[in-house]
Amino acid sequence: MTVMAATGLYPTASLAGIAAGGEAWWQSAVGYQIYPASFADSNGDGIGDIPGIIGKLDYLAELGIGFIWLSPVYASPMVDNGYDISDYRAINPIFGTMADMDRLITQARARNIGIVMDLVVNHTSDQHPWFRAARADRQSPYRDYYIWREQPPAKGSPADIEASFGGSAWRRDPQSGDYYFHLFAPQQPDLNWTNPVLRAEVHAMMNWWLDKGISGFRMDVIDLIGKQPEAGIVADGPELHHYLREMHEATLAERDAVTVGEAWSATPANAPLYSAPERRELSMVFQFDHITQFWDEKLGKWKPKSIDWPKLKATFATWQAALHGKGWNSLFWGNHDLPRAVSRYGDEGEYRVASAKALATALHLMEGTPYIYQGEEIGMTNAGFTRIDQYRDVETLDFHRIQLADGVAEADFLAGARANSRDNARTPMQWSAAPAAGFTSGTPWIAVNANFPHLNVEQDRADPTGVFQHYQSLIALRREHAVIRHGQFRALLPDHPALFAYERKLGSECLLVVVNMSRQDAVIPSAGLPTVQGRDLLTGRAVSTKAGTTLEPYAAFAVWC
Ligand code: TEU
Ligand code: CA
Repeated sequence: MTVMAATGLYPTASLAGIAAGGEAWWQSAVGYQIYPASFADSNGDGIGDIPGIIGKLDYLAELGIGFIWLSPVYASPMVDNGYDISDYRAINPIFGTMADMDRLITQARARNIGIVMDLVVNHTSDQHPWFRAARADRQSPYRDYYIWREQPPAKGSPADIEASFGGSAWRRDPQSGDYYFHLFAPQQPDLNWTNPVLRAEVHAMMNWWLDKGISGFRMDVIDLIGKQPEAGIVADGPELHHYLREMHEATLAERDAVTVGEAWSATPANAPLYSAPERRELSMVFQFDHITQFWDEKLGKWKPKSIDWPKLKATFATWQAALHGKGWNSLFWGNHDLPRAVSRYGDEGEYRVASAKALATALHLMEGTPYIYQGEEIGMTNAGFTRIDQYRDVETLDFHRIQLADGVAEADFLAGARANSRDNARTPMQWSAAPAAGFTSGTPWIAVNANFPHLNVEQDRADPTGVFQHYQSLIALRREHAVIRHGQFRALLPDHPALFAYERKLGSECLLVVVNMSRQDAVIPSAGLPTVQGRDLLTGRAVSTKAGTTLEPYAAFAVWC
């Protein structure tokens, strides 16, 4: 691993430096997402917590990550597991105390790991004092922190918008009789970003956290803050980039923080607007084209399509080209809202380990900042739930109710949930074969995956060809080679149904990556790949791309070309 600059935690890189070809610390670092409730429980109440995370910092340091994206640990009634915040400057007691949080920041920093907080400012909890004041009194200055209308919108009118968790986005507030706007659960009222006082409050809160020593923010649904509900505009509103520039100026300008914008609406055309360094908005976008392209047109994630590799590869290629030299992308297969990578894109059975490694190789050697979602580094799989009472997720439970009322058969809904419910990623981290997978000494808040006795950290790490060591190698390789961080990407064999192949070039360096994404042998075709013989950078074994060479199921390698 590269030795960090003596002056600070990370090699510092000014924006001008980046533009001039210098590098920001988050371009060579790999992120690791922690979903706190499901990571490690220190006190036996069945819920993961901050002391639990602190206890696993050495594990994360060994993996080699540069920063933790910490899903919300703020005070919250937990309707949406913390994405409904009732106090931005307090820690939810189920996760620990502010002193624990400060210790986490310091102890992570001592291991060269930054803490990136989840910034959820599209909405608050309905229990936030701002919303309580807003609904209690029409004259309150907080009233205008939220979005109101006196009547529900007429059906089919522009403001007649559907919430992401189903139903109308307008909810009647019994206290004032008016309707407030919520793009997620009714307990998550949307903030009114047109109000400059509200924006200044958010900036002050961000500075408060940054002054504590955190390394940046992952910004929840940030593409929604420029919404204009009356005009029917939800994502990518006209003022969005103005708000982001203003936020940058007010909070980030003199700091070396990373900012990651979750943007489901981002396109290859508009992504540079968020992330081009000279625009002074965000460090990178976190977009979902490779995910949503395999959702049903009507039933969305609840009726997933099977993966079409040529299409998926084309999407990656488009994004690689769109941001090269113009902005910066995030690379990920999964997060706390998505199914497990091996279950969705690989093989949960015989080839679980091989496919976990193949997926990691294909992803981590592209341009962008890779993210590992907790458990991915040991190849954890989907939850395997078969009954609705096993689920905890508000989105899953809401849609279960809505779709059954719409006439969808329960078995069909459960099949969709089994493939794509957010709870697939939220079962407890599997540390060992001990009861409850070593996650807790008590009863976990959501069931542990039944496969924990043979799929856990202890077991994987005992295997020198396990998934964890493969991720370690990929992370180290990224730090070592500028061609991985900045090389020009070229897709190879774009129409091949199984081989995911590409080339990266920087100056005289050329890296070739070839991955077999199928359960069958694949044969290298007679044209389309440079012919090289060499050693796989990850395993050291001899590899060849001579036409006719057979690649085993989920074989993957990276070789100099
Ligand atoms: O997710 C945004 C979002 O749009 C998701 O809810 C998405 O629609 C859904 O997960 C697809 O299945 C962010 C957070 O990542 C998510 O956990 C929160 O529930 C949501 O915002 C609201 O804060
Ligand atoms: Ca706990």
